[in-house]
Amino acid sequence: MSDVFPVHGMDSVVFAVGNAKQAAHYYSSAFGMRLVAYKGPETGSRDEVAYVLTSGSARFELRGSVRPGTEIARHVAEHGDGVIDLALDVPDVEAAYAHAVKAGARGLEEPYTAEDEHGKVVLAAIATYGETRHTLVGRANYSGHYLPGYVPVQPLIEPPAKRYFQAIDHCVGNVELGKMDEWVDFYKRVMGFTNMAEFIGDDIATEYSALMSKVVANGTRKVKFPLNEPAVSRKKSQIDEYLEFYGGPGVQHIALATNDILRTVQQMRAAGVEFLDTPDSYYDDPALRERIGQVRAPIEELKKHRILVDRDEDGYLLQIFTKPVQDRPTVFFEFIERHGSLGFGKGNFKALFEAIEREQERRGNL
Ligand code: TYF
Ligand code: FE
Repeated sequence: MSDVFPVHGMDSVVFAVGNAKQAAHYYSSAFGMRLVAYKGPETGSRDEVAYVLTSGSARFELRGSVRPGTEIARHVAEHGDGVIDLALDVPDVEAAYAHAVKAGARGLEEPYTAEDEHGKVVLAAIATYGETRHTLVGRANYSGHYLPGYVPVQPLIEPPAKRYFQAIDHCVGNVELGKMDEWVDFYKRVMGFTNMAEFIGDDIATEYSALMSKVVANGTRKVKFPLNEPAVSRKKSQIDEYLEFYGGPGVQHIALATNDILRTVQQMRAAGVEFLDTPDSYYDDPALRERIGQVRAPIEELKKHRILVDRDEDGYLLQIFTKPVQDRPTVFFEFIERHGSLGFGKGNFKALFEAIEREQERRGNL
């Protein structure tokens, strides 16, 4: 079967933030990212600033407003800092956009070309859950740093000798109760994505997770979009907490692929990033050792850093989650080191959701 919506991978994750200048410093100093491009009043962008940072193939754009009344300012006033765009790198923007709209996607920007001395980029945008969008980026004929209108800049601080992460692994959306399957269908219909095996169904939801989740991915599995909805449960769902504080559906977490999670976590903690805590009992449980077998670090090392580990038929993975990274209990990050496993840490769901609930409780939202 031919791919109706070919994608190369994620192009960038675009954040709307209250203070892009300071956010650029945080992602440089705490996430080890390299500032590579900028636009703002000095470069002819009168209303908005944008800082573009990279770490390997992962790219974040941080957008802020320099005056009242802009769309970014409105978005931040309503949602707080958050993700406005999961931009996709596609080989043919016109074809992708035409297919998406024909399949029922809401078009936000028809295909257009942006140009500078480095070549041409084709761009278009479609709407997804909440106020989130997917910009479609065709950069085959472009050699510049990011996009026309942005100027290359030097890093804010010298990036670490070894980067903390090298790629975007998956991007998770939170949608309203009863809407998960509609959004799963959206990605199937509009982008030709298919379900991945990993999901949280009714059984797990009622027991401890307070959420349901399904994962869709493109044909190459380079782009993976889990979708969560709240589940009715004893306690307030972490997804309801997100929806309340974000003011609607949106991106919940971005998972970043690392090949040295121990080092990454150690350095990020030293820079002041807070991670979810995992109790000693997780590591001291003999069933864990049985379940995971031999992994690349002693369990004592994983315990020291509060790193979670899971194994499935294809291999294993190490993962850890930050606490929310802005004032509102909304967006957070995951770091994931894969050794064969294509999963999402199903074996850790119980420990993870209990850790999230402890944080909800501390915030008074449980
Ligand atoms: O992306 C995932 O599916 C895993 C597990 O609220 C997960 O990272 C799922 C839901 C959630 C937090 C983590
Ligand atoms: Fe995840």
